[in-house]
Amino acid sequence: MPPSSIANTPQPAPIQAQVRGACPHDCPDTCALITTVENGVATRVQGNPEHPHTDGVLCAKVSKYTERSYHPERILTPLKRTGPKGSGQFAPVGWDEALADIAQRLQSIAARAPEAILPYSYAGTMGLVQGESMDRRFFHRLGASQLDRTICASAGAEALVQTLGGKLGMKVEFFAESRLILIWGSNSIGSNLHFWRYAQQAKRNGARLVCIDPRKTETADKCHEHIQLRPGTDAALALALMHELIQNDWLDPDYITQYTLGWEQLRERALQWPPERAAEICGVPVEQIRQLAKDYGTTQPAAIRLNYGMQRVRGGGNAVRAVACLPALTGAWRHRAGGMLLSSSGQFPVQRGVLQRPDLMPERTPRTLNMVQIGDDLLRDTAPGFGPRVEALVVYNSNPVAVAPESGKVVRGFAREDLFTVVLEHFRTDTADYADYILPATTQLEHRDVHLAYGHTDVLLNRPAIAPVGQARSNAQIFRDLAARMGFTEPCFADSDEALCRQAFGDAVDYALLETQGFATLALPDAPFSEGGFPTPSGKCEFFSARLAAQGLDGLPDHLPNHELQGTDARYPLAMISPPARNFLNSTFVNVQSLRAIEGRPVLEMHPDDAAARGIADGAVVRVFNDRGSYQCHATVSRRARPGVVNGLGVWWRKLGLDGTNVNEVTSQALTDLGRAPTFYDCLVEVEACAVPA
Ligand SMILES: Nc1nc2c(c(=O)[nH]1)N[C@H]1C(S)=C(S)[C@@H](COP(=O)(O)OP(=O)(O)OC[C@H]3O[C@@H](n4cnc5c(=O)[nH]c(N)nc54)[C@H](O)[C@@H]3O)O[C@H]1N2
Ligand SMILES: Nc1nc2c(c(=O)[nH]1)N[C@H]1C(S)=C(S)[C@@H](COP(=O)(O)OP(=O)(O)OC[C@H]3O[C@@H](n4cnc5c(=O)[nH]c(N)nc54)[C@H](O)[C@@H]3O)O[C@H]1N2
Ligand code: SF4
Ligand SMILES: [Mo]
Repeated sequence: MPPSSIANTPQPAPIQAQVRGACPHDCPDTCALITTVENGVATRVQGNPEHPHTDGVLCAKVSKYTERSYHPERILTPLKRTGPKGSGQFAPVGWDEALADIAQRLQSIAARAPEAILPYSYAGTMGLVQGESMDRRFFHRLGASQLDRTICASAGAEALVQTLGGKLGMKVEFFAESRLILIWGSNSIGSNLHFWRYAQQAKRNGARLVCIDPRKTETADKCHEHIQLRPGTDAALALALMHELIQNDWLDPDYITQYTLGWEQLRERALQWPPERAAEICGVPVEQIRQLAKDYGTTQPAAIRLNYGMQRVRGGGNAVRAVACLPALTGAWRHRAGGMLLSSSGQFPVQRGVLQRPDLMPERTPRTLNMVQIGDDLLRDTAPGFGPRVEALVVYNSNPVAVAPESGKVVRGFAREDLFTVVLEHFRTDTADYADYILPATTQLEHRDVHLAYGHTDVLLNRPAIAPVGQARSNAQIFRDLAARMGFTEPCFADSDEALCRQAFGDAVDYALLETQGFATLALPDAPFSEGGFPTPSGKCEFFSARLAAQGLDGLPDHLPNHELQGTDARYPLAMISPPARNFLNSTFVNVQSLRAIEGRPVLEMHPDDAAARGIADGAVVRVFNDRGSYQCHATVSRRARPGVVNGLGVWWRKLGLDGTNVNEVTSQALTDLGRAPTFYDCLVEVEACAVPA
């Protein structure tokens, strides 16, 4: 389509229009969308060809966006529970009745113990308005418990903060110019498609691509080399690389002297990690480690794309810290196509204080509960050190019954008859089934929002393309409505979605440009650390972190073995990881028929040797279990799995699985070394063939 035909049409749209938007999903790419609207109906969602990173291309999931938005199972009205908890029996009610009842219930709890109320949200939409504005104001004013939003990225984030000084790194577009790219803990084709397109450009120009992943992913298939290490052993590999860089003098001494802190200590630590030691721990050939070190030490510019796959184990924070030291050792940061990228989100000048208004909180700051441990916390009684029992839960932008670890406990918690639960949703998810009230929320096609990204450095504006479907209201609208019912009279509770969009970046981003172009690129240097300038306390890349040492932690990165270390429990000999399925986004899209048809059914990938040892044939129904629980799925006997490691691709809706459960029945609530994050991929199990197919 000719770019000139893209109108900046205010809603409601005329007969035919093309409306600029942004993909709301928890994906590094934050694509720019163009929605075609005909007679008020969205007929097509495409990538904006004018946005350089999107380049007119969307993933399969969001290309199907109209199917999701107009899904026959969309929730169209508020619903009130009519049967036992979890039975999924609801009756439609009016907004007035629902809001009045919810406000009255929350008010009566807040009068006694406001901390007994807990918000639970994550990144169902990453929009700053629908994800972290009016909702936060509401709960701050209420004095509710605060939620530690750790379920995804906080171990890696903390590691970046302690090493580089923040969530920042290379500009993604310059990966196209790299000569060597390590794709480390990332199935980029599935989860970071637009980075992968830059990596392909580099490959065409002669770059070498190395994938470091326990699973032989579709990304590994397309790289020159695959290092198929054991889960949770990345720090050992990174330390052995350092050992080789030191032994072979593949270092940049000037860069190290001028721009790093703690070199002598790190050197001593790394010299304890000869490749033979790491090879043993990682379960990879020693020659592969030596070759990787040589490639990394002798190729410039060399770039590392980490993703979050490597930090979902006990030592995940240390692993990210170890990897983040590498580009400073070789001076890779001197080049704009060298260095590393895990997340770019720390570079956006978001005015969170203005959006979220923490100043509305009561004088005594309410407690904080970790979203990873919602299973335990819902089952906890009032106790010293914990505070009041959780009596009310307001869930939005998240599906914890499916995605939180140790779901047996999560389900028991949500099933408490004395728990008052409100869920803002598009669909009857596993979580919505346990609600007392379900409130219909708008989708990205129906509301306004503004977005940062964690895989590039552009701000995007999302305009509503169509009127809300049914009686849906935006999250911000719902919290405005609740605030009014609760008698919150502060003027900030009257801010419209449009006003919130403008407040998100204030003067730091040209809002007029967002309106006309749909996106605005942050003005940032091409090579962020070519001359140091790390935003750490020392201004240097901190190999040694005095801040970690002050907390009684190791100041240097180290390899920390998994909580559930293979070989330590004879009953559960297999290590399980549960990475994302390509056609779902966490648990979103599982109910979109065309995408579920591609994924087929919940599967567990097993190496042929592990399957044979258990008499399991390809396609057989298996039971995956440990002391926490069990779930059933179909075995896929495949060399995508490493021997001894099984891959339970996630995250299915429980009710669309084989036996009403999913992979999180067996994952644990244990936390990482840094960042209080989950350890989904630090999980031992056993697998057996099911006698009777489900
Ligand atoms: N299609 C799709 N895209 C997604 C998502 C999705 O569910 N589906 N999820 C989105 C979200 S929420 C996030 S946080 C991002 C990033 O999500 P990530 O969790 O980073 O997901 P992946 O890019 O699939 O990469 C994880 C890779 O790490 C591997 N891995 C597992 N354990 C280890 C380990 O110990 N070491 C190493 N080196 N690798 C390991 C897995 O096999 C997998 O291939 O992706 C986002 N994009
Ligand atoms: N075993 C295992 N478990 C995992 C992971 C794994 O790799 N393995 N990955 C983890 C990771 S990285 C993450 S980030 C979490 C993700 O967990 P969640 O953040 O819970 O993500 P989703 O499962 O995508 O659920 C998001 C929900 O938000 C809803 N939603 C979307 N937009 C809106 C909106 O505008 N308003 C409202 N009210 N609702 C909306 C969607 O319909 C969807 O049901 O899961 C984690 N769980
Ligand atoms: S999920 Fe990711 S790749 Fe797909 S459209 Fe959204 S931002 Fe782009
Ligand atoms: Mo995530």
